[in-house]
Amino acid sequence: LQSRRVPGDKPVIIQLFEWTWDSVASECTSFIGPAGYGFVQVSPPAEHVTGEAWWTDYQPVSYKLESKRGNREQFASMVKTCQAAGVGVIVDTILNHMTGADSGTGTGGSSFTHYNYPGIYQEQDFNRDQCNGNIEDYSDRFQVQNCMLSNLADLKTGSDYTRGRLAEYIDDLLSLGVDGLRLDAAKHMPAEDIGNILSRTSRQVYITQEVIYGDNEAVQPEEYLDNGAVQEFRYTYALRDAFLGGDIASLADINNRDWINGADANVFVANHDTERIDGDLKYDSPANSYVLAHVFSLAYPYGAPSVLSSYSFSQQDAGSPNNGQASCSSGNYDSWLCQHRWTAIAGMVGFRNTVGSGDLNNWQSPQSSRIAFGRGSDGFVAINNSDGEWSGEFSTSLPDGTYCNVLSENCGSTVDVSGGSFSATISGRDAIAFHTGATA
Ligand code: LM2
Ligand code: CA
Repeated sequence: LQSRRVPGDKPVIIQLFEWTWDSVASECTSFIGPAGYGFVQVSPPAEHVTGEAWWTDYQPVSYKLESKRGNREQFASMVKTCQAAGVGVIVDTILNHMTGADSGTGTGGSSFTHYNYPGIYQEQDFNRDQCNGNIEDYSDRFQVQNCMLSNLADLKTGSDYTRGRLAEYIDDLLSLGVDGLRLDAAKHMPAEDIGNILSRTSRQVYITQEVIYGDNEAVQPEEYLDNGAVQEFRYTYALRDAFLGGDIASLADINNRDWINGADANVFVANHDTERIDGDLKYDSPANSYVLAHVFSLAYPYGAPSVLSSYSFSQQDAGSPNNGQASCSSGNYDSWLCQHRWTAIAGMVGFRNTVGSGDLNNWQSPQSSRIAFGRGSDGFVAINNSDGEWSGEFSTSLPDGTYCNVLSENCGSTVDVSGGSFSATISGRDAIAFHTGATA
């Protein structure tokens, strides 16, 4: 099922965390499409519990498309608008569970109690008969897949009815033109249950499964490959350790470890969960490490890269500003960070699209905090993760010419490549990147 794994020739995905459908649509047209991103991944669109926290969206109440992010019409129109701008829409999809909340009324007006979602699921559709408590031991496969994740009512994804109902929800999304699914909490469902659900849907689309790797855990990411791509969290951890620890030369063989194959992996510097974990890379990480990690991620040939676009927060649970109505136009940022527009990150999208599957070459690393490498004969990047300036002569397969540093604003800096080399000076904690699609 090749269609479930290949994100296409514009592989870069933006996770627009908590953006309303209207704001996603206008950003697709005004920036995301023109910048060359291939996809946006949007928040879960199904009716969910009410409240101020961002994580209400992860507690579905029904499959009505009525959430804090907008209604069905707005969702459908977003998909069309993004597609017209050349951008596919990947939907964060929750198949594992319903609410943790005991009772209430959802964002679409449906009332519910824990284990009873009228017209959709009742007691018999949950795993409570198997396990009536939370997951405590991740070395126990049975618990991981049948007990509750933080009190979230665990669906019996092994039953025919539940599988059919989940496939019906997916088919509804597909009928509106959706291009891919991010499967939330995939580790908490047997891989074959996901496979069965997807086999019932009308069309096969890009699938990226959240299977958070943990040492010595019973359920491993590799189990999910038959269903589509898998998010490789070992990559996120390795970038964190390298960029915050200084030794980025250790990343040389990151496409050749005992992990998910690059062609099957979806990778990121941060997602909405990791940016809330102390010590992980996030927008305010020290010494420009967050930006440099993105430069690496977008340059290096491993996995389909996602870029998180989120908002600054001082409190873990805080929902998005301005009711999710995001804006990146100047003077109207609120606390939206608009990382996908940062010069270095947006500049690297063109690099990624231009180098395509070009091989990794000309690796140069005079010290462990400095690396440079090329991609085929179309791109070259150098990353200086130390405080001191790096002046050097770089070997490259780029053809002779004058190239724009795509990490600088409006081609503000250039290099001259001649006879397979160029000289350059890179400031401390900075990088330079060139490709054949951006010449001076
Ligand atoms: C995910 N991947 O597997 C999401 O990436 C992650 O963000 C979700 O957790 C999780 N799975 C469930 O979909 C978030 C958030 C949790 C939050 C849940 C449900 O990180 O803190 O849990 O969404 O909204 C919250 C409370 C928790 C409570 C639970 C149930 O924080 O204390 O548990 O709701 O009421 C008693
Ligand atoms: Ca489960």
